Amino acid sequence: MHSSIKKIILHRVNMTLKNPFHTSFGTVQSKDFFITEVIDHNGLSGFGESVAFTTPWYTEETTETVFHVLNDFLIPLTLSNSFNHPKELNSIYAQVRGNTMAKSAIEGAIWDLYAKQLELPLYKVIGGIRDKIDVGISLGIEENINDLLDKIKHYIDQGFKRVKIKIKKNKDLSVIKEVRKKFPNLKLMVDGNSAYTLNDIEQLKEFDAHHLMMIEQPLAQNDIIDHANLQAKIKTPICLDESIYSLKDAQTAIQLKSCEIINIKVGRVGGITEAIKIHDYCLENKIPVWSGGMLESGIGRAHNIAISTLPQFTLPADLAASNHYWERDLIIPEVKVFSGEVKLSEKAGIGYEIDREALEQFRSNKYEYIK
Ligand code: OSB
Ligand code: MG
Repeated sequence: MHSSIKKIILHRVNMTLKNPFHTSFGTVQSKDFFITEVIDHNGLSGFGESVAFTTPWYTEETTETVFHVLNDFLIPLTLSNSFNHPKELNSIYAQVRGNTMAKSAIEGAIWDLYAKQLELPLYKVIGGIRDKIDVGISLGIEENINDLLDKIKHYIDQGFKRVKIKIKKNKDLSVIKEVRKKFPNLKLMVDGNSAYTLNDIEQLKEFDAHHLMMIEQPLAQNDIIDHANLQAKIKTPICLDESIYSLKDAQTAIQLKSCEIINIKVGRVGGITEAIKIHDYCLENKIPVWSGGMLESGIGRAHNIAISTLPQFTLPADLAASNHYWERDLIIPEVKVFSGEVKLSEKAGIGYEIDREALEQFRSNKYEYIK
């Protein structure tokens, strides 16, 4: 790094989604999370975001565990070690087991700062090869099928490149059939968020008749073996999301044939460096990848946009415009989608200014750490 880190700020933020998002593990309506800010000697700031929710239903981490791990371990490690490149953080943070969401929150801010010091857009610093990315929409479970069909039509009309629908037991095959009846050629995929077990195999086999692009995370988050058993028996490609925290997990899953596609969320895998490693391994092994989302603010979203420019991100990201999620976002300008594409910003770092006024408006607490 050109200049070392002088100060770190954790901004605890509360934001309410425009619409509640229903998944098999529960409903997300408001988000209580951390924005990380790292400041160098010249007063330049880099920003990151923690994607953890307040409950451990998706994976183990929560807003509170992220605070504990950042406050007690990762921030002290960051301030007491010197490093020349954000890639070195992976080994500095290795003495903290797991806690990949906490790691990603601070690592991402340092990558942003590093790119700003170089006066280059982050996507170019990490080796991105495209200046616009394809996006698809992720739609939550709807009580009423007509509401879902109306939403799908709305997003197809806006040009989104594919539609993902959340499913759960008894809200799956019948829903897929209705969607297919109305949209026979739609690029469609489903996300189970671990709602199934191998006992549901007969039901899951029936999905094969509906040419889905993939089924995301049907089985438990900690079960790579059962996914391999399931993939051997169904034609629909399995995409792993919650099961993949690291390069090691990706290697295990691919070698055991537990999936044919991987959803890489920077916020879930410990940061940009690990996301690049998973990407490179998937490229070598011809496994297509795409960027998932965690209903992030614009700051986390900007990191997801940057990673999506790497060559093997060949499938549309789960990523919509700022105004799909929020009345007011934390960045200027907001993320915009035109014809199912997001254009990369050529500004330094994540490419968006932080809306300081919005950050203050939504902030519930602030913690400062000085070297
Ligand atoms: O499984 O991909 C998921 C949202 C919250 C938790 C888990 C998931 C999701 C999404 C939303 O699918 C993607 C988005 O940010 O639009
Ligand atoms: Mg998912």
